[in-house]
Amino acid sequence: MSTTIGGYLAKRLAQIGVSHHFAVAGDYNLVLLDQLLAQDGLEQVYCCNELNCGFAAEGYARARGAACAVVTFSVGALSAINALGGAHAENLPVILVSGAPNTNDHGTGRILHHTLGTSDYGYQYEMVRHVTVAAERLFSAEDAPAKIDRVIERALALSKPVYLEIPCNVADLECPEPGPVEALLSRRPSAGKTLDRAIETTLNFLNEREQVVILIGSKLRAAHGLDAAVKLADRVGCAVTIMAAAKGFFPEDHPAYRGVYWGNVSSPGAEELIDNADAILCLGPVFNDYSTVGWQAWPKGDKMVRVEPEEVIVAGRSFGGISLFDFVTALSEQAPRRTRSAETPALPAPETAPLPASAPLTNDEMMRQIGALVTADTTLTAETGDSWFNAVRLTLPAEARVELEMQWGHIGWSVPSAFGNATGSPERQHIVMVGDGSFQLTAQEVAQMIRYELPVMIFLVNNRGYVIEIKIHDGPYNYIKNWNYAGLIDVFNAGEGHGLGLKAHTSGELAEAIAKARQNRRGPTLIECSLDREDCTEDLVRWGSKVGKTNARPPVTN
Ligand code: TPU
Repeated sequence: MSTTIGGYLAKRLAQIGVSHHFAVAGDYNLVLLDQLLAQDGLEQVYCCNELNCGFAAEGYARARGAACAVVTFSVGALSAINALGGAHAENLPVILVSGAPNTNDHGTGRILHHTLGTSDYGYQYEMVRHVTVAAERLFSAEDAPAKIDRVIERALALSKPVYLEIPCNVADLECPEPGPVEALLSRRPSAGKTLDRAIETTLNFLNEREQVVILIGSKLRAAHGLDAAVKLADRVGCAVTIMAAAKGFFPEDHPAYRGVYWGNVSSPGAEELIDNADAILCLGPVFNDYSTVGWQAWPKGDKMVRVEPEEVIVAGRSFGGISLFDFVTALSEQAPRRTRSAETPALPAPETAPLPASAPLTNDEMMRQIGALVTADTTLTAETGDSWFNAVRLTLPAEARVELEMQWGHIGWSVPSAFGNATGSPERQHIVMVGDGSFQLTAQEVAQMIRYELPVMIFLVNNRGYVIEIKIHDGPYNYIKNWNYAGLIDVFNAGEGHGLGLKAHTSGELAEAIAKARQNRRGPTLIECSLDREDCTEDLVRWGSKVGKTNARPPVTN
């Protein structure tokens, strides 16, 4: 029994549940694409460019737990590296596969197309190593299976991107069939003794403390810890707050839920809860300048138990090499059982009264109408910009998902990522919230939503500029060329698609557009929402001014 190197990769992808891969063709990867096409049950999905292809894979990984993007050498892969950086920052296992020059040309001094015009073809591999946790170049059939398996295992174990480089004359070389996949999927168990000691230390720590709060961070999902966190909250009977980037990572209808901890833009009461706690169980946090609102909302010190994907720090000691999943699971079975106090107030549900149909559209009214659409089977992808603040203040039904990219923060990410996410989970309702500035980076990927008939609803805020940047630091560079965004959809349809482009200037127009979008099941609907530039969330204004001040700190000289 044998297959080819491309066939081996295809079968491994199928085995790990990746039934689609995203691709842009180029002569260095065409034979590989043929090999992948030959595998039953694996679909090839095309993107407009390699940046979008990487982001589409990243979105698919959010829906399906892993993903693959196939690009050509240099001109393709170097664009995809940006999206791989995003997958690294956001903890998503994306396998980037790049075609590469024919092995006979390596080391000959010959100059090849799509290269820097020098005869060393190792630079792409050197570059990509910085944004991946494993990278391999395949030169022969002998070691290809082991190399493919190694990168896949690393991607899944660490929830991070990896890289495979496959020369154009290697993809169809014969190699053995893949064996069972279990070994690539099994998580390494944490060393028993270290885990026991970490748990014992944490139990002692908790036993001495009354005001316990769980703070959920964005690395919790990648560490497969969401369910264990709910069990832990139930066992300890404590309140739970989330960081903004972890929106939706704890059920908001749970009695323990107390909203978002985000410094001066926290949910009512959440900041006080963290400030007054004598123990904070912090699960998978990312404390960066944005999440701490300029290094201010940054809980530290004796009261913190910081649980990282592979380390727990408690009572001044670090327990390395134990997984977040193992630790939270064990703690949820052994932590002191306490009853949740009855008087803890439930989070007030923010309510806005509807505007009359003829009233000019406002941000609050737009969010009231979008919020009403969000159900348990909704995935809401919210772009960098005021969409962050709008998404974070929504009250979510349990099981609803919010996708954010707060660590990498690449504007334009949302459209291709939602395309990938919708490809991976077509059974869900997909909504995108994106600003006009962000949309201009990756707009063409809406054409692929039309091609693959994905009924994604895109709410595009036309406020004629980079409002988030205006609130951080204003200048002429924050004002952009206006487009006819809704009009683009017909351009992309080109007479053969079912995309719909609509404009909403008033509350009533938005309601009508949403009604049409709900009927449009064979393609995306883009609703261009016209908002006054000054009409943004108060949270953005308050957060932006702090971030602006933090950026403006002069260098310390002493
Ligand atoms: O809600 P709003 O108006 O802020 O959203 P919009 O219009 O999408 O503006 C986003 C503005 C923005 C920029 C220009 N946010 N961050 N940036 C900086 C930036 C530049 N280039 C990339 C690739 N990513 C960025 N985050």
